[in-house]
Amino acid sequence: MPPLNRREFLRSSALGLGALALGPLAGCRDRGSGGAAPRRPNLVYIISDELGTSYCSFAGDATAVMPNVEKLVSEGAWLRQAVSSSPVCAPYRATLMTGKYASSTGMVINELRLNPNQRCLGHVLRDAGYQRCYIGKWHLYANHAGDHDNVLHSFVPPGPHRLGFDDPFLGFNFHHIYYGEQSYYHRDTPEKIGYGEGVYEPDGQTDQAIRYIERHAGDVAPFAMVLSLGPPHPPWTPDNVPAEDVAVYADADIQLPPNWSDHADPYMDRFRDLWDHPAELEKDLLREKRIYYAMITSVDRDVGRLVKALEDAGVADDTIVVFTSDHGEMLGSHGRIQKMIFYEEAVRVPFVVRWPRRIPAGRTSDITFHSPDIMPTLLGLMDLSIPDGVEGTDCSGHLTGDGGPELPAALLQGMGHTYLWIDGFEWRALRDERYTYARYRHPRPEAPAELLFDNVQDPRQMHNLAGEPEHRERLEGYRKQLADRLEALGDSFEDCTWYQRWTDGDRNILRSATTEFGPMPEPTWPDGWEDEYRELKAKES
Ligand SMILES: [Ca+2]
Repeated sequence: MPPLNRREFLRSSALGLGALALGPLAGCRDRGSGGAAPRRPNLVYIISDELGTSYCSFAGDATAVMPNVEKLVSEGAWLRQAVSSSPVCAPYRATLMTGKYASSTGMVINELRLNPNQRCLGHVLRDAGYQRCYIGKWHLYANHAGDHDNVLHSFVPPGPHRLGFDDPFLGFNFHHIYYGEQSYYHRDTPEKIGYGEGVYEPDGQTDQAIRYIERHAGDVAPFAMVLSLGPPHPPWTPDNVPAEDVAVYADADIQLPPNWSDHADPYMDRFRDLWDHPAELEKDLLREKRIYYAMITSVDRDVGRLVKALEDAGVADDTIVVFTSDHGEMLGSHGRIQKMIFYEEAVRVPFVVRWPRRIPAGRTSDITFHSPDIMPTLLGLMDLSIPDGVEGTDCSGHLTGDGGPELPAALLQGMGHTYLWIDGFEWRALRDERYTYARYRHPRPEAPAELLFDNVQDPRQMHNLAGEPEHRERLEGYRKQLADRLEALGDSFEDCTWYQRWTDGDRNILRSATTEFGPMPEPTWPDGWEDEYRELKAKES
C-alpha cells in the first residue's frame, strides 16, 4: 500500500481506522500504476439556473418529477440548508469561481465584467494538472446591459477572461432561448455554433459533456468539468422545452404557493406592474409554473444521462458529481417573481455531491453552507490547497462524515437592482437552519424594513417576528452578528449606485471592498477577427 498523505492519515485517525482498513482510499490511487502519486478525482459540477430547493421532489415538492437527481441524493450527500449568498446569476457565479462574497468580487449586480486578476477555481485546477472543460452559460464577461446576442458580449475570448477553464471552453455569456438560432455556443472564435437542428440546448450541452467524458476518462490527468445549463430559467413558454417534458405534467395539479400575495412586494426591483392585474398574473403564473416543472424534468433527464456516461466510461466511482443551482425563483411567493431576495424560495438551492469513494450514500447534513463555501469545499474534497483570500469555509468534512468547521449563519447580500445601477432595493440577511434575519437599506412606509422569520415553525415565512417583544433579544443578537460579519468583510452596505466606484464606469470591475485588482485585461480576439472586433466596438460607442 502506498503511504498515506497527511490529510488521509488525519482522516483515518479521526475515524479510528487502522491503515489496513483503508481499502477505499487505496482505490483513489492511479489505476494500475502501483506508484505512490495519488490520482485525484475527476469533478463534474452541474449548475442548473433558477432551480430552488422549494421545487425539488427530494425536498418535499410533490409535483416535481426528478428521479435522476433523487438517485444522486440517495447515492451521495445532500446539504439541505445550502443557500445562494447573492441570489442572482452573475454574483453567484463570481463567488463560485473565487470563493469570495460579492462585496469582495465587486460583482454586485448582473452584466459586469469580473476582473480575472485573482486566483480562481480554474487556476488552482490548472496548476494541479487538471484538464478543465467549461460548457454552457458563463455570465461573468459581458460589460453591457442587454444586447446579449451581440458577439461582443456573447463570446468570451480565450485568455484570462475564461478564468482557467479553457480546455475546451464551449460556452457563451448569456441567453435562455433553448431552441433555434438564439441557442448557440462559441469555441475559440466569435462564430456562433448551433447544437443541431431541433436540438434542445441542455441536451446538446449534455451531449458535449458526454463526448468529453468518453474522450478523457482514460487519461492520466484527471478532468474537471462545469456543465452550466440554462433551465429552469425563463422564458417559460411551451416552445422553449421538449414536449415530452411538458407531457409529464399533463395531469399535474399546479397551484400558486401558499404565500402567494395579490399585492406586489414594495421592495421588488422589477416587474411590480405585473401586480396591476393580479387575476391575469395568477393565470400566467400557473401556466408558466407548469413549464418551469417541465424544465426541471428536462434537467433531471440530462443529469441521468451524464451519470450513466460516467458509469459507462468506468469512472463514476472516481468522479465527484455536484448537482446544484445558482439561486431559486419566487413564482409569486410574497408578491414577487424572480430572485435577488432573501426569502427561502429564492435563496435555497439543491447541493448534492456524489463520490462513491469517499462520501457515504444517502448522507444528509444541516450545516450552514452558502456559495463562498463551494470553492474551498471542492478543493478540500480534492485535497488541493485553498488560495489566500478565499472567504468561504472548507465544509468537505461534513460531506465525508469527518466533521469540521461551520459558520453560525449564512450571510446573504442583496446589493441592488438585478442589473441596473438603481438605488432602493438593497438588503443584507443572515440565515441559519432555524431563522432568517433581514434588513432593507431603504425603509418603505408600506412594509417593515426589518424581518425575522422562524424557518422551522413558519417555513413559508409568513409571520414577521421582528416586532414581537419575546424575540427582542434574538433580534438584537442577529443585528450584532450581521454588523460584525459585514465589518469583517469591509461591506459597508451601500446604495447600489455607490458600487459603480468599483468599476471603470464602463461595467469593468477594478476593485472591491477587499481588493485592488488592477487594470482589466483587454480582450484578445483570435487572428483574423481583429477588424470585426474594432468595428463592433466602434458601432457600440
Ligand atoms: Ca441565474
